[in-house]
Amino acid sequence: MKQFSLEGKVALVTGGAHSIGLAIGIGLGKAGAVVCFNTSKEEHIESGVAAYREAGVEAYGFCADVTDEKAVSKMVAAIKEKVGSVDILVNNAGIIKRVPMCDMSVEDFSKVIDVDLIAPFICSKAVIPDMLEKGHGKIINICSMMSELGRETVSAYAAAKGGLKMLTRNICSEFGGANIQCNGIGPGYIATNQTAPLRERQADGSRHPFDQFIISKTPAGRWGTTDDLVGPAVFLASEASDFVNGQILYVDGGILAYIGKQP
Ligand code: GCO
Repeated sequence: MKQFSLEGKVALVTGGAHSIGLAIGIGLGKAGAVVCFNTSKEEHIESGVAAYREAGVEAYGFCADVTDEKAVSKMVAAIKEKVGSVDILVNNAGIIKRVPMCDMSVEDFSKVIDVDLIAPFICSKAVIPDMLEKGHGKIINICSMMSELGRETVSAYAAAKGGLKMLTRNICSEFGGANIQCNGIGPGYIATNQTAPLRERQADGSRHPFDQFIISKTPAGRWGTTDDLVGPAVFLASEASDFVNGQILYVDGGILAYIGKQP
């Protein structure tokens, strides 16, 4: 199944030193890509390289604030110098602030928009010129359930992830003719540090109410794991998806299709 091979391709995963980004980066490496990961913290490079190596992937770490266009351009140039220009960009870096909207400062709202929406714009803008020159490219935006649904306390995150869905469609529209495919992955509820507060055991040892709610809303009856995202990411990074563009692939255990179990 050569069409799923990433041999000869350079991948950049933003926020790729841990959690979902790390799992996807390892998967792209195991499919043959040369993996570069970005982290906003210099001290995460060493631990990131070690985590990839432990999984059998030799990855290259680059520190840059993905909301800073100059820093991103410098990182993309350094990658090109070291291993070649980026063929596959995974816009994974993201933050969430769970605050009731009227208690949220404009500064905090803007910070979430900067990291979760403007940074994917900046990073995509930085890699597209080389993709145009080479005549191919893959951009994968890590969207969210919140690209489709809202919920209390995540107004900034939902606004950003909804925007990221439309940025995905727009990159498809603007560059599909140049053989650049831009798609999204919409993780469902995945057991990561980011969702840990939603799964914390209660004082009496019972499951967190939100944990029970998600289990009742997910046909799979479980939270996803970061490994559940790897196959979809390899598919969207590979030639197997060359005629797939502007789509958001929800990896959610069926939650978006399901009204939920009667309590
Ligand atoms: C939340 C969660 C979700 C998930 C994920 C779902 O607070 O509802 O953090 O946003 O993280 O984005 O796709």
